[in-house]
Amino acid sequence: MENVLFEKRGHAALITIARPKALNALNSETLKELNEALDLISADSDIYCAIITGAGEKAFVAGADISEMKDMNVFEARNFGLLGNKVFRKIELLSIPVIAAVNGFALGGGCELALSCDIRIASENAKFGQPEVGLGITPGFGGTQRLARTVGVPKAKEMIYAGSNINSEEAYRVGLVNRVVPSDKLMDEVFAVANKIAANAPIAVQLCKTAINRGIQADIDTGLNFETEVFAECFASQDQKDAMEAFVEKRKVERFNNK
Ligand code: DAK
Repeated sequence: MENVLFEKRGHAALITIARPKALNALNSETLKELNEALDLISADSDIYCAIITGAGEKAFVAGADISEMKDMNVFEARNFGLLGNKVFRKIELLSIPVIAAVNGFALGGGCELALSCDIRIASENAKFGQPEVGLGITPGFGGTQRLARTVGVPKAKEMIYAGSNINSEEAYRVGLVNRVVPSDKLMDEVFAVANKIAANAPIAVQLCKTAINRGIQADIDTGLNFETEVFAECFASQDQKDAMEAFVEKRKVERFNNK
């Protein structure tokens, strides 16, 4: 892969979008490589948490690649939108939690990439925005849908209609990011969260992700029924037996085995 780096550290996978010449902007090639990296994660049952970040200190992802989009016709634009939406939906539906480590500009497709992750941790210099209307287009990788679901309809409408950026402090205030940390501490903090997640029972964590994601789109009774199902499913796992046995014996379970 040319524009996407993939590495494993313990039970965490790190995906880095690395196109420094364009502030990590997403062209079709990069989206395809990101898709490949996600497939590597899906195929590896030893990965319990993933992190997505951008290379360098200036940008997470400065958007979809404007140079590539510039001359697209309607047909090509639709295909580009379909590709981005397919990849970002794959992130959302990945069985394991995904953390966005937002280390600078997260604009347009960059903000949308962060929104498709479960948790967003931002550095102090991060900037978020959906500037598409200033380029004569609408957000095309989920921004009109996920931003409103995350920060609420009025704030999302203001950000999208005005195309103005918000800094990390405001992003925290409106609930777009989980926390803001000093830039030089970002990856340490993100790995600390990833390792904390990875230290819990993987099957239970993954079922929590599915239950939250499904429930949030459904009415409360459907959501609660689904929760009951996943709760029951945990009792088919060895990890549940080991952890509860350890608790009643007043010891800590040594480690979970994802079984
Ligand atoms: N695409 C391509 N190249 C980009 C880029 C981008 N999004 N962002 C930055 N670059 C390139 C710059 O052109 C420059 O390249 P060179 O001139 O050095 O060759 C290099 O990165 C460094 O950028 P700057 O020189 O501009 O750096 P500054 O510090 O001065 O400014 C900036 C940083 C982030 C404020 C500025 O680069 C900027 O405004 N970038 C564009 C941000 C933006 O508008 N992003 C949203 C893109 S639109 C859809 C599908 C997808 C989408 C919509 C619809 N459908 C199919 C329906 C998504 C749209 C978007 O994401």
